[in-house]
Amino acid sequence: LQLESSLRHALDHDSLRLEYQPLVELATGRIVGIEALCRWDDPLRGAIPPNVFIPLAEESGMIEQLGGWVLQTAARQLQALHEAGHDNLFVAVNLSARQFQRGVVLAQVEDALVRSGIPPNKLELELTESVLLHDGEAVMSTLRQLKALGVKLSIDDFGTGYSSFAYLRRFKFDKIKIDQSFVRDLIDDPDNAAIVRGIISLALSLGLDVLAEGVETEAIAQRLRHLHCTFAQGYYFARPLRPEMLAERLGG
Ligand code: G
Ligand code: G
Ligand code: MN
Ligand code: NA
Repeated sequence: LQLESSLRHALDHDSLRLEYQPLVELATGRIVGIEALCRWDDPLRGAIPPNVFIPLAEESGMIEQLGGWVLQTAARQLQALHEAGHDNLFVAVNLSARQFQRGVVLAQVEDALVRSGIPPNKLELELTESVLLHDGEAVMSTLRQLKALGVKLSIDDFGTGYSSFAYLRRFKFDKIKIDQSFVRDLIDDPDNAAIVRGIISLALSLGLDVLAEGVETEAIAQRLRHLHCTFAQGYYFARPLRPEMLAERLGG
């Protein structure tokens, strides 16, 4: 309960922040996008990881407000980067299942686009299986309306769910993000290598973009290039960065 009221206080006093992890085109090494990752530094407890406070926000009904704040902030900071000349960059934002169930996400996305002025196709929404699990007509209808706004939709942590393939049939996503658990052991584990190769070729034959998460070494990046994976993300390229550090990294 105490952690919950601290989170509420942080939300109300604008003391959450976002870091941005570069998303890289494998063939060129160019940074094409950034993923927004929410951070909370509690004054007393120090950094609380999102794996702790996101579920807490979901359970306590704060995820709507938190999610709205993330969308607004990510869109506004992207607009600043566009104005600084990085005008092809897109931002990816994680959405949790609860945000979807409550149905406000569409209005929040529209509001973030209007207020920031970023082009809709420069906003990507990352969905996990937990969203798609409740694939009733309400979720499908929200996905279609989001798509109609012109934003991009990706499946995050692909391969970890029980029926990831079914979603590909039910909805036309723009991108598949291969879960880092498969990528990490790409070199040493032939089974993981086969799975990664399979997901890449599946994505490419469906005409989708494909990104490998959790790339930590040059050897893995090299192997992914060889497998014609389009995009990657991971500590090898860059860790999640504060906005100032990101701007520095982007240069110009
Ligand atoms: O950096 P990493 O520890 O950032 O993130 C841990 C987990 O928290 C990841 O699964 C990530 O998707 C999730 N996460 C980070 N930021 C957000 C956010 O703004 N919204 C949601 N729903 N999840 C987030
Ligand atoms: O679930 P999602 O894919 O949104 O979460 C991204 C998470 O992965 C964040 O916690 C981010 O900090 C973390 N991450 C990003 N790159 C790497 C990496 O190369 N190695 C590891 N172990 N984690 C990573
Ligand atoms: Mn993600
Ligand atoms: Na992921």
